Amino acid sequence: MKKVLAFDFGASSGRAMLGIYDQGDLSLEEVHRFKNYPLERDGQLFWDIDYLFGEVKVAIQKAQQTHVLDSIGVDTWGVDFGLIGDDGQLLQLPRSYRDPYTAQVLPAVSQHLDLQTLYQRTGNQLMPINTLFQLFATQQAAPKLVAQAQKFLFMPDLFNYLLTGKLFAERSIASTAQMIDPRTGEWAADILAQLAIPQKLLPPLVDAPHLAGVTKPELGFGAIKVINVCEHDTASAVVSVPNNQNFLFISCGTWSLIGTELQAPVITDQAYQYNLTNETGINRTTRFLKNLTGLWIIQELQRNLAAAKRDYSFGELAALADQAPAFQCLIDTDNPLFTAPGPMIPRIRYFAEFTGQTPPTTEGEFVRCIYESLAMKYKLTYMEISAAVKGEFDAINIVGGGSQAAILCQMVADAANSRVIAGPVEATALGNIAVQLLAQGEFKDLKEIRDWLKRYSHTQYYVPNQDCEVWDREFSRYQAICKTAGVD
Ligand code: LRH
Repeated sequence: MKKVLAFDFGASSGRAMLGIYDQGDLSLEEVHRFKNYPLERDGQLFWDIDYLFGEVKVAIQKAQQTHVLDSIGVDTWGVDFGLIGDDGQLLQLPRSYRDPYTAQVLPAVSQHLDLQTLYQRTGNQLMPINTLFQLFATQQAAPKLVAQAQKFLFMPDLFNYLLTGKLFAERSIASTAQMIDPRTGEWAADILAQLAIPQKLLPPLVDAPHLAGVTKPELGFGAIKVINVCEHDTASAVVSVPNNQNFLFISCGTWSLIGTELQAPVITDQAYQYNLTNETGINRTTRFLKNLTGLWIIQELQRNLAAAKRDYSFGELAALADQAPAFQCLIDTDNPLFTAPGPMIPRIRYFAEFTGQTPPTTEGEFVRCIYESLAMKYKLTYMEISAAVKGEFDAINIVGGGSQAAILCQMVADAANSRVIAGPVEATALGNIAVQLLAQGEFKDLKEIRDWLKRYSHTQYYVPNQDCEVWDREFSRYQAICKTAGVD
């Protein structure tokens, strides 16, 4: 029997899941859950590491009250990082990617290097939030801060460092940075040199599963093994796609990551035009995908409504959307208008009016507008990925929180005219746990993990049941709307 603790940090909440694995049976228990929201200081957004690490300690204590832990693994969202000074201390709180401080960074970087060349070197979708751009913007605004740093650490590696004192960069999380050559899996040192980012900041790269170290004695937990799992949450989620065939995955949470798993990166002009990204997965596979806005707009809407004393669960919001008329209003969910935290209703209204549509009025209409627009974006991306890899997929696997939204899963099946397999909901935590178990010899390889997940995880099947022509017709309208709005 093995008992492992998986920390999964999202940009709005974090939790610790205890997995007790015994010969093919897994019991999964959420031992601790806590909020995570960027901290605003002087108009800048940061992650509150002291608070978050406090919650990590609480979770370990809670788990240890009744269990002896075999190991711990941490995964988080991508791109953000902390800077460590010569004395081993964090120099300042890690900045949040939701802080628009890199909004104008791409033109600035393009003064130093050509952006298409950057894509060719790193294979990463050009997003201003990527670590490389954040580091560049930090260097421009606060050169002394960067000069004081001995290392930078991605968020999950920072938690591992606080737990063990060891500094590493696990490859899946590092592959979100726009700083890795995906052909070799090593740091793209030339790119860093061109942006005058000091090489000494780069920690050694490791592949999951890897033993980062053991918990420091002063933490008082004894020596628990800390494993570098696939530390990028999406990479952990992809580990637990319960399919050994040719799948397209949608890891649907605050973000939607839509893509496929390949043996080698695809870095072509077409992939660049579509802004598709090559990130690293388990066994150095390529996660060829696109980062899209996911449930974020609905999460913010729910928060906005709650602040106005109109509390709804996601299930209640989905039920309202179900009642609302179809295809009234469509938005581009990736329009920068929707990126920053804040009120979503006026932004959707603004977008609708700007693109000549009648804005939604009821709560159900707003939610339906978001779900339909997400399904449209998935359809578009499905087409782009199929074209870029010159292939079709047997099924779409939706994993993560969004796989619970039956309304969305059905829309995806209809929009893409494809079979949808929804679940597991707990994909990220399961991927984190499975890689810890791999490290401990409980699984032989990835195939064995996925075969086990096919038996273990609860999945729902959806088949297209609407006239796909309606979705196709509306898709043309959707594309015209996005064009008017100026993105895609
Ligand atoms: C999703 C995610 C995504 C991006 C973003 C910043 O949680 O990891 O893949 O990297 O966060």
